[in-house]
Amino acid sequence: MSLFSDQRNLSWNPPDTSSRIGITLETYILEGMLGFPAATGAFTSLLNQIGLAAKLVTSKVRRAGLANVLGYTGQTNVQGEIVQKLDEVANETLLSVLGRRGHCAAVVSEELGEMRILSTDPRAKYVVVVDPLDGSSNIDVNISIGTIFGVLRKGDGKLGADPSDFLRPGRDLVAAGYVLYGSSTLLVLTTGLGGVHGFTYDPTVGEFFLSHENIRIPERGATFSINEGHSARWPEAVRRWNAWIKEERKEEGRPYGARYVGSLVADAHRTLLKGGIFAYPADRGGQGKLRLLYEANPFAFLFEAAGGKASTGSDRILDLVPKSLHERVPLILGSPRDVDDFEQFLRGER
Ligand code: AHM
Ligand code: MG
Repeated sequence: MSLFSDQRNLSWNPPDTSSRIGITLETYILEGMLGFPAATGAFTSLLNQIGLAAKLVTSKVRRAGLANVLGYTGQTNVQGEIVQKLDEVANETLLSVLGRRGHCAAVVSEELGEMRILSTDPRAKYVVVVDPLDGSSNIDVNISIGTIFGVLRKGDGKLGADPSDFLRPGRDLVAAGYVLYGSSTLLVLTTGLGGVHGFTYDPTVGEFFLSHENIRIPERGATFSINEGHSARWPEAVRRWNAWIKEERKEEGRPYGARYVGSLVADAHRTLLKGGIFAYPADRGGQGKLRLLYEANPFAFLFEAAGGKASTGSDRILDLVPKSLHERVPLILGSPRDVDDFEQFLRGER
């Protein structure tokens, strides 16, 4: 049983389900329906600011082809990757909105080499990790992209944040979520204790409305999601798992179907709703590609809160203690039985 299922049973009462029409993200947060045990004004305000940033970014993404924000800035980011204009626009939007109400002390972003201080007010109790626009290779070709975020509580008794506020295991997150800019814009959010909930953006009203209440991942799925173009770089055990999942064994539900968008938010979202497995294994001298703080940890927190698992293949993602702000890890997300299978291959048991 996961950490969250224990706690949820003890401390969270399901929301009143008598009427679900017209419940906005703001209402859901303000009425405490996310199940945060001590929902403070600061916390709800911070989550609402994230919702506002998501609206602003979605309006930029939706008009990207018209507003001269496609293409490259000519810069490279701290990861050595080419920065797209829309990456930069999303990053600036998030920093500016999170800086407004003084609840967010600092941000670590994929687009910034260093932590950015937003407030030194002692009342700024939280810090935020964010990948402002994930799936960069899909921006220019009109394929789904997303924003990933996580919220941590800042250490008490000091003015301003420092990197130690971020170098904590993912199980310390107090909220995590993502925004998927897909056929519609969807914001999925969890505080861990109260389950995982999705809100679809209605652009005609300008609000996110509750559309996916209490998402639970199936115990096992029927698709796998991995970049098979990298198979020559994988550990041998991953290659054996990959061959196994494609074997023709109808009675065991194999072969699984292959689905890979190349945007983590899109691939993880499909996996969360339909079950199955997403894997970005170690393929660079033991490292993966995805970043622990703002890609792996938020999704690990979401998947566990929805009854799924998140692993490096050998260790629980949420237990990893980060050594640096932009550290990369292998990331395996999915239905509990599917992640178990993967781990068994990695341990050499199959
Ligand atoms: P990005 O943060 O630069 O966009 O890179 C992260 C993306 C993820 O969205 C996706 O899962 C992965 O990179 C795809 O990588 P690859 O092209 O190697 O399959
Ligand atoms: Mg990214």
